[in-house]
Amino acid sequence: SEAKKAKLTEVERGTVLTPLTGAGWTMVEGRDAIYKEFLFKDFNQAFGFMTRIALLADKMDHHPEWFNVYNKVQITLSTHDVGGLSTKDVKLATFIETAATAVE
Ligand code: HBI
Repeated sequence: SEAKKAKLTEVERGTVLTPLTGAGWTMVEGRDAIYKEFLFKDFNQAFGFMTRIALLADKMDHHPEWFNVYNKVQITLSTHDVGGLSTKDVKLATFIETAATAVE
């Protein structure tokens, strides 16, 4: 875990979160979390994507909430320890964007 772990401030939300919402991440209704759905060609591509995320997530000790059916992966990110979004979610979401782009 990171030494510095705190909820994103309003100022941070206006800066670090903006590129992610621009890439299709949305705020989850009723909680301080972000969500995005990814679609791939098939299960192999989807699961390869999930595997790359899993390796970083475990290194970060920061794990996604996710749901997969065949070529669809739905991901929610939040930091349970702080009860909302932290820089860890931003880091993981940014990596997820890179991983999703690399598959296509
Ligand atoms: N994953 N998304 C998320 N949020 C957390 O707060 C979190 C986690 N993985 C492990 C973890 N915290 C540990 O620090 C302990 O809470 C077990």
